[in-house]
Amino acid sequence: MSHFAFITGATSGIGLASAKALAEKGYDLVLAARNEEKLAQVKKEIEEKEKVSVTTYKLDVRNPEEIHDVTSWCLKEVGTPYILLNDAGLARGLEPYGETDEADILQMVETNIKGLFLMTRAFLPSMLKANKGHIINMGSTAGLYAYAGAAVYCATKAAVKTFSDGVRIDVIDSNIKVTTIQPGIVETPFSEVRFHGDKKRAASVYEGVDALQAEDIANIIAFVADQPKRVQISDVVIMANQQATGFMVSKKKK
Ligand code: NDP
Ligand code: 8X3
Repeated sequence: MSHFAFITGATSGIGLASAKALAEKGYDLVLAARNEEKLAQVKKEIEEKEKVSVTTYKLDVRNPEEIHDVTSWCLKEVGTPYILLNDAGLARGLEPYGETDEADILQMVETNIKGLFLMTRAFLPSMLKANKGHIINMGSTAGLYAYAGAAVYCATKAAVKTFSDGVRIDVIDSNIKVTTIQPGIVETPFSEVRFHGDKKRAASVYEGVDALQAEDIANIIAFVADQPKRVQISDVVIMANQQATGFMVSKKKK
């Protein structure tokens, strides 16, 4: 594979939609997530529709050993990714910080911050050696505007934004680009994960809102990736039309 995108969190929501959008643009794909069955389904679906090659790796980005193994296999078996889309991430819970579950805190920090930092660290030396590549990190409006019950989630997304800015400085003398994508409310399984599988509560988040869809963000990621060599889009903030700040959303009454 010569020109490929490595995507974490590619089995659902924004990561899945981005895999499809990049495949449509002709990128071969390397997809990673924890659920092997879903990875196999996604590979089949994309390879049946697009003339691209899809490689999959089971990966929990919280585990540094797995990151080392998977990124080494990828570098050896497939090569150096042109795009690294660090999408894997999640929110857990929506309680005041004093009531936030310690396991939820650790899962958010280890996935959204540690995993993303280590994935980037694992691929950056080869990208620098090749003197090309594009690191696209999934932030959120939550990283720009804190909201109630989400201190940890918001802080992890603020970390993603600041980390991206720092890496962009460190690669300034190379051709590598670094972008932070910061969406507002996107209707995906995100809320079901946040509410530990409570589908009813998750659905209520999107009631009365014409929320962003995963495809909207994927189209923007494909656009960001498709710019000439001289153009580096550093940040994109995307909100639903009914959204004004991180968590100020106008809901239509039934
Ligand atoms: P989804 O829950 O639909 O997708 C999350 C993806 O991340 C899944 O593919 C999941 O796969 C993967 N994932 C979760 N934990 C891990 C892990 N430890 N290791 C590897 N993969 C993991 O959510 P979204 O698509 O909505 O979210 C994607 C990103 O976008 C996240 O970073 C989220 O914070 C961000 N975002 C979401 C917004 C929204 O409103 N939905 C708005 C702004 C940003 P698996 O379970 O198989 O591992
Ligand atoms: C996810 C979007 O608004 O729930 O990052 O924080 S929001």
